Amino acid sequence: MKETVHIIQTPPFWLKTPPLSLIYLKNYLENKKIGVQIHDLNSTLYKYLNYPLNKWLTLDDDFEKGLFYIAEKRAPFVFENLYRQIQNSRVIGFSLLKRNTPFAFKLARRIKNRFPDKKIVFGGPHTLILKEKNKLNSADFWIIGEGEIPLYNILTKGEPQITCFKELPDLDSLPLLNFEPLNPLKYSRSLPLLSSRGCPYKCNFCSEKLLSRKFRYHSPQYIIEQIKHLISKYKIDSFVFCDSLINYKTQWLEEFCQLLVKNNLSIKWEAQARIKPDFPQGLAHLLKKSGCFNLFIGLENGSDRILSLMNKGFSSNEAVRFFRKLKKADLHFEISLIFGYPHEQKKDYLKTLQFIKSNKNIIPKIAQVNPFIDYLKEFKDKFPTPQGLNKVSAFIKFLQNEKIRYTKSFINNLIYEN
Ligand code: B12
Ligand code: SF4
Repeated sequence: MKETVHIIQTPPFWLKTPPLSLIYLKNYLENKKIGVQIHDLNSTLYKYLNYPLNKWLTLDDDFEKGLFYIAEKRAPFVFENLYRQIQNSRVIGFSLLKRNTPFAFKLARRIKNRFPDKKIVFGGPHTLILKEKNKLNSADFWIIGEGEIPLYNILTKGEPQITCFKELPDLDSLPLLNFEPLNPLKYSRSLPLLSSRGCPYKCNFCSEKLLSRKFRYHSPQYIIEQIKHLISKYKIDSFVFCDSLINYKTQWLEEFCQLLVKNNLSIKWEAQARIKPDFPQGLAHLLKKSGCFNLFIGLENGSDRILSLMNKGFSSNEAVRFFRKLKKADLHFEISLIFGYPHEQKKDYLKTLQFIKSNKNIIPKIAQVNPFIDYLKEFKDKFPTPQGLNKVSAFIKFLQNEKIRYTKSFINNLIYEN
């Protein structure tokens, strides 16, 4: 190994999965004989700072902006330890999400002050928001999209300061996931998997579709090998797919489930899925048989007019038919909803209410409910609108009256408290 690059996950962020992005980067570079050290400051500082979990996970501007100073004051040894470990390395990377960007920028500045010659590389989903890049030091790097190839280039042959979407052409060429030296079971007993990158759909409200250019996926055989490897190493039986959606290719999903059954893997797994009008009933049964215990599904609205404005690609009737297939296979699933989408009228809202009421015996649970947020800054109005927020509140009362199950912590969880 020639040199070690350090990659840092700053807080606050989700704590229940090991930092998958950093693990992918580490596995890729180590396969190419470049040493990588991951610093999960998110979980380290959570442990030392003693905040309640919901404080750590709730979107809160003041908390996110102030956390760096609080951490420096209350856990200075974490920073000293970091500075000691990185002192001999040329390149320090940060994984940016909106929530942890204030911390990352402050820490990067401290590192620059101490070690002016180090190159800082910013990657992660939040690098799409280009205004942050204006805070860049002229010697730093800004990677939009996947990080494997650009980071390798920075370390070996030079890369432009800003790189966009240099994507891996063949996912199966990646080494099998290796979490070491992190112990992934410290995060949870359910390990993350990623069978694809990107999303081929174009729902109008969604920023996730912009995170990559070309939709690519592993072969089902690769994912089966991955699962076997993790089972033998960690003796676990529970997995969570981090894909944007698991059911783009029906044939892929069929083959994957058949392989799970054929190999007797007896795992439990969950994933995000899309409502597909042509989804075969047999596949729903196969999902159940293969160990799928939950699907997270974006319905978003019960009004056909709004579904069409959102470009969801299905109608409310098609959604019901899809849900019925899952119900018939006894598959648990939960749905998300968005209220206050531009041009949503009272009659649309009432249609969603009616949709949920008439299908309350089919839909096991409402997971996420949020007002529309204009992430792509496409509209003149300021979002969320008071109407959107009011509709969410009214909808929650409706769910309570109708005794419909919902996930409390996922209500309004995409909006900032202040
Ligand atoms: C699975 C998932 C979850 C899971 C698990 C979270 C986790 N540990 O990742 C759950 C459901 C728990 C979750 C929760 C949340 N999520 Co989420 N989630 C995802 C999802 C679908 C996949 C993440 C993933 O694992 N990707 C796989 C890894 C390998 O990809 P990656 O992280 O992008 O890393 C690659 C590149 O970004 C780059 N890269 C990353 N870091 C670095 C660093 C360097 C130095 C370099 C060079 C490159 C680089 O290289 C990596 C490998 O190619 C993404 C959307 C998506 N499709 O990516 C949203 C996403 C990350 N989530 C998002 C959000 C907002 C949340 C929540 C805040 C929502 C909420 N309010 O509750 C919460 C977070 C918890 C909290 N409250 O703090 C946003 C973040 C947007 C942003 N700008 O910050 C995303 C991008 C979705 C979106 N709206 O676009 N999430
Ligand atoms: S299917 Fe999901 S990830 Fe893809 S564009 Fe639509 S909302 Fe976004």
